[in-house]
Amino acid sequence: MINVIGLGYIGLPTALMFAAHGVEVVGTDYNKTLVDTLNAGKTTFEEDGLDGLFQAAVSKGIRFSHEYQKTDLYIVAVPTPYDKASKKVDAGYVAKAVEKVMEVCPKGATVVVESTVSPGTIDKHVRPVIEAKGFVIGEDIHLAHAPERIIPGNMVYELKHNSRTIGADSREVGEKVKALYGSFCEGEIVVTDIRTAEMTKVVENTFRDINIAFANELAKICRSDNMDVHEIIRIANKHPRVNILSPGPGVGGHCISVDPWFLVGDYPGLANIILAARKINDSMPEFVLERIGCIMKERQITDVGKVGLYGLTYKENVDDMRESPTLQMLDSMDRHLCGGQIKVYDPYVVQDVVPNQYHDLDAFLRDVDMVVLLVGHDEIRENMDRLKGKVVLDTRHICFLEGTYRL
Ligand code: SAJ
Repeated sequence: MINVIGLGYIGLPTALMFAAHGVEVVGTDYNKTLVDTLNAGKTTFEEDGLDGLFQAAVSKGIRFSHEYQKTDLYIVAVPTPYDKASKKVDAGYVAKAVEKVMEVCPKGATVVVESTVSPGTIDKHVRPVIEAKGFVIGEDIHLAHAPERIIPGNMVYELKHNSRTIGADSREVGEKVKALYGSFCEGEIVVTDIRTAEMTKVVENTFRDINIAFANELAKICRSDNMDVHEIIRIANKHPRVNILSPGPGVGGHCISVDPWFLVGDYPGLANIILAARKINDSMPEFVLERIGCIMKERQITDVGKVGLYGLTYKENVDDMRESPTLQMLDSMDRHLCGGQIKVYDPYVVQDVVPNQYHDLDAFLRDVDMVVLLVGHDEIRENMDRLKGKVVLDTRHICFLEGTYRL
């Protein structure tokens, strides 16, 4: 039996995947409401294929509890929030979860940390917790790091097909954990040491952040001289060794906008491109606000209440709003005391989270003259004709109506 600790965006699909492939699983979360929801037969967030996977896991006997279980393998997938001011990761949840595991686990148990952590966290914050309980790592308790790599929106597919990295103190432990993940993972599973696994995960997300920053910087350069950045990227990408990503309103989510800061924080003075990329991506919501201001002036829209922001989530077809560019824009507008009137709509956000939020596309479109497309949900892609007659600022390159404004 394995005990998966933390049933959020990563822990839940991972627990379900193990169970659906015949591993006996108990999923544990300290949030009782979440556990009750799962026990009532409902999933807790929107994700393609998640409901089907849930049914498969339930039929194989997965259980959910808010209590830690006595077993010989634990997977820790709890959040690693970071402090916005210091940019430092808070390993408190991981350390606490491991500490609680130590209270119930038998000698010989293996603890696998899946949560993304800043390189060095396991040495600094996890090993001491285990040792403080009197266990000898490598003898009484085995430790591994298996960072998740799945992309929201395609999690179920990627869980199965992506390659994975397992970091462990010894080859033997690494191979044992690899065999476990091999129960469902069809991608290559590479065994290495813990520090390398920690660093590799952060490097992957940093690579993507830098590449998005390049696209965003190009968008700014092209805007300053009236060139079409999308056409330039489209043509450049025909070169066999060029693959430029898409400019957009900024980088949201809890991963790509966070992980590069770990390297900037730990290696100040060395992580220069990484820092510059972060700053460029962080500047994009403000850049979109400036574009809105210019277009309102050009089209003589004087009332910000006639402007509508389409999309609150950090990217398309997910319900996750963490670090979303739209929320950053609204925050910035509030600070400039002009956020009160602007309208907002997102089909994935059913609860009220910001003022002037709509829950119906028709009503939203009726009340605005200008629409700013911030997220490319399928809903709007399939309803583009409905934007005819509106002033449209498209930050995602998804609207091809005549007269559409771009970043
Ligand atoms: N974005 C752009 N332009 C692009 C691509 C993305 O502006 O060309 C924006 C998105 O709109 C979004 C942000 O970047 O706001 C991040 O989205 P994403 O789809 O690139 O990535 P995430 O954050 O959803 O998931 C990433 C993935 N990492 C990599 O692709 C290297 C995923 O594999 C990781 O598992 C995940 O982070 C994680 O949990 O670390």
